[in-house]
Parts: sequence; structure tokens; C-alpha cells
Amino acid sequence: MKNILVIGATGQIGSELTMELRKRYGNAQVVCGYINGAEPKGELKESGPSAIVDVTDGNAIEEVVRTYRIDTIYNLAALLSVVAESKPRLAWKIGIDGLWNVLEVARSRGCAVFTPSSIGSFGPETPHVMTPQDTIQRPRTMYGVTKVTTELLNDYYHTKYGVDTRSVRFPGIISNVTLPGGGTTDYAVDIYYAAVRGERFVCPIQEGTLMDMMYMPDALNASIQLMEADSQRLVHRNAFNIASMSFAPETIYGEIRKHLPDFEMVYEVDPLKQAIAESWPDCMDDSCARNEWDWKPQYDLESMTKDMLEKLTARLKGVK
Ligand code: AKB
Repeated sequence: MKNILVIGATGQIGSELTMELRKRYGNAQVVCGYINGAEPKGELKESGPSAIVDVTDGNAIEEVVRTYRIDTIYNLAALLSVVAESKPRLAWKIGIDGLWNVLEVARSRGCAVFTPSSIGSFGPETPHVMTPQDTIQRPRTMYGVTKVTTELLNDYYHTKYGVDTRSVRFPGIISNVTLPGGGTTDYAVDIYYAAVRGERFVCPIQEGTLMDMMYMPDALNASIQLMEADSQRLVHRNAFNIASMSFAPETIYGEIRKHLPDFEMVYEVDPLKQAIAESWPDCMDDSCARNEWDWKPQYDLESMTKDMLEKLTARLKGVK
């Protein structure tokens, strides 16, 4: 039986991943790890165990892993790309010093570890179209620097100490439950909220800027499926390109307008976000993930948009 700790469990991905893991492995088997000021609420709080786990405190991680006999850690603690540019030291402290703590506990207690990387691990010199699995990674952002380091440190702990580290490079994740914060791809979530509220959307990313994106159910499946994959088949580990859709602002806008023809969008480009977006891939080649652990997304832009608009409309009207 698996005993799982999710660190950063009240964040955008963590809150939904914790619930999905509880659905699959049992409520009592999945500990929601959170920090002071980001306490779990509602179903996330009620449905299973929770514990304060600050990733920068190795002893706290060790204590929770021992108490709950944890064998698998999903480490989602990180600052996103835009906010990391204004707090680079903190981004390193959480992303890398924190990861070091997690890996040390995993090494001494035999845990498997999932710590996501991102499209942010690539940079301007990376081939932008069908970005290969193994390619140039010279990011210019602190977020990217921490993500490349994450990949390398994970590989190091695997080859040197045999820790079962696995990871994916997440595209921008779109969800209708918990909002992201401080990312470059956040516009692709915000646009749905504006559409459903009947507001005009001010887009911070320039027309024609392509980025990989993914609907949350596919991101959750990818994380869990990779951790369950047969290790004998894994040639790569940290971190797999995964892809499902790539679009520019005008394409997602056009898709939403098929459902809400009066929806309006204007551009007010944010120079920092734009520079970051331009340094990232237009679309990634995820054939290694498909070959090594049968990765296959379920959603494209059309099916995601239909589902997002239905779910958000129901939620904003107060219907569950
Ligand atoms: C961000 O925009 O910073 C994140 C990411 C792509 O990793 N959503």
C-alpha cells in the first residue's frame, strides 16, 4: 500500500493532485502538506490527514515521513516564473534548498520522489519547434535555473544513491479549481474567468506567441502514471517533456468565442511575461514519454474549453 506525502498541497496543482491521489489510493493514505498561511480548506481539509511541512525545514519533512510511514513524496513547493524574478533568493531556497531536504529524507527513508520541472527549464537557444527531450537548456530566468538544477539534482540522487526520482516538464496548467499565481502562462486561466464573468480580457501576452499548455486532469494523470511506471522501461527520468496542446492568445480567444460570441479581448503586453514566453518552446516533442511510459493526453483545446466554461459557469453561479 502506498503512503504519500504531497508538499505544497494547497497550491494550484497540489490541491487537485492530493484529491486525485486520495481517490486512487484511499483518503487516509495521502497527507496534505502545507505551510502556515496556506492552510487546507473544505474537502481537502476534511477528507484526509494534513500536516505542516515547510520544504525548507528538513527535520519537519523527516518527522512527517516517519509518522505516516511515507514511501512516496510529491514535492510541488516552488515559486512560479514571474514571481521568482522578483524573489530569486527565495525561489532558490524553496526550489533547490527545499529539494535537497526532500531528497535527503528520501535517501534515508527509501522514498520515491516526484518534483516537477517545466517548459521554463528551456531558454532562447533551445530549438523552439518540437523541442526535443534532450537538448540545450540555458534558461535566463531564476525559475528556469532552479528547474534545470532540479532535473540535475534529481538525476544525481538517482545515479549516486539509487533514489527513485521521476519528473515531467509541465507546460502551463489550466484548471477551474485553484488559481495559479505568478506564472507566465496564467493568462490562459484568467481568460476563462473573464469570459464567464462577462468581462473584457486584457491579455499580457502578444498575439502570435505560442506556448505549450495542458488541462489539469491530464497533468494529474501524467504525474501519477509516471510514478507508477515500470522502472525497467525508463530510459529518462528527470524530466520528461509532456505535451497536449500549444496555442497563442488569439487561438484560445477564438475558441472561447465559439461559445461566447460577445467576449472581447485587448492586448496590453507585459514586457517581462512576454520576454519569458518568447524564451520558452512553441511546442515540445513528447515522444519519449509516450514510448517509455505510454503517456497520452485526453484533452485538446476544444474539449478543454467546453469543460472549463461549463465548470466555471456552474461554479460562479454557485451550482457545484
Ligand atoms: C509559469 O508560467 O511559470 C508556469 C510554468 C509554465 O512552469 N505555469
